[in-house]
Amino acid sequence: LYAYEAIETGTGHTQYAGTVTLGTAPSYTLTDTARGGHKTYDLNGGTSGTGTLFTNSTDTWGNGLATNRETAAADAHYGAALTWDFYKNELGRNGIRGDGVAAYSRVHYGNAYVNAFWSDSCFCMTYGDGAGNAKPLTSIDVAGHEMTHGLTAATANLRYSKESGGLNEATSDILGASVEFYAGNASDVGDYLIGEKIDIRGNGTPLRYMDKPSRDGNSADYWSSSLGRLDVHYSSGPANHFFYLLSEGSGAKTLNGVSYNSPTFDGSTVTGIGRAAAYKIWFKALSTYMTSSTNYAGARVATLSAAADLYGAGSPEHTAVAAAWTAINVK
Ligand code: ASN
Ligand code: ZN
Ligand code: CA
Repeated sequence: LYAYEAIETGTGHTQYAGTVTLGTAPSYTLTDTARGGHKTYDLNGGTSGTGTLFTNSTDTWGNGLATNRETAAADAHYGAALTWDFYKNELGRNGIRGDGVAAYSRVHYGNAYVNAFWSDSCFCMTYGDGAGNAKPLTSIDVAGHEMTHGLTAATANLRYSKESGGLNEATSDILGASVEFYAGNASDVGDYLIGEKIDIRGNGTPLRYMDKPSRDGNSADYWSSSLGRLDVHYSSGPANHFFYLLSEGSGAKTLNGVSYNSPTFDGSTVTGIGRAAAYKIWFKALSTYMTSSTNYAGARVATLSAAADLYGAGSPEHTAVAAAWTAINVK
């Protein structure tokens, strides 16, 4: 009489996010029918192809420990679902391309691989298991970061070098952190740190800081004419800093137990407009006004146009966008 796809959910015992609900139809695979059919695969140390779809005789996945190979899969599947929901509910976007079709995830890539990545050629994201102190790279913010590389490729397509590359990286950090806040997960609470759950450096510090990016020892806090010579993961710093200032404002603040202190280039005071307005402005700029060659000066223009569209020219949001760019030396 009619065709339908069952929406079936199981229980994941993740490493970073506690016990979560996962899309697991048909009985039982890691296939999220409610979110474009997103699937999660086991590369089992391989570095190409899709590997094997996670399949189970029960609908319980992982045990919270990295020694169980379903655990990383549960984290990755959950991170993809959260990012899907964030795009849909907060940005009004039906999947990466806006067509309702999911990407897919691959875990257990290679041997002792300490990275994660998006690939446009497979339309998929991939996670290593980490090595030494570095844990599997399947935290919520990293999942949101990698999936957002797909979103950027499908919209502005910011070229991955020089200033546009820094903006590409910052877009992934901005929306990755926003997904982590959106999740409201009690085990992996929202913050303006990237990769704080992974211990990627082995000394307990996060990979990146958005309130003052130079806290990582490499990233720039402010725009300068030499910014484009930095690696894109460091030239992202001023745009991450812009997003923090726009959301939270300058100065000292403690949120969810994490302390921040965000400086400004010119000593000005910036008043934040909240994360939701800030990410809506960023996404509207990304999807409407930015192009593959947009640089920092162009990003200022793009976000001002987006803020005027969303909130009106001369609105507090529009004015705060200008103040936050000026505060990172983009005038
Ligand atoms: N994890 C890195 C990133 O998403 C991988 C890369 O350098 N492309 O930026
Ligand atoms: Zn990236
Ligand atoms: Ca984080």
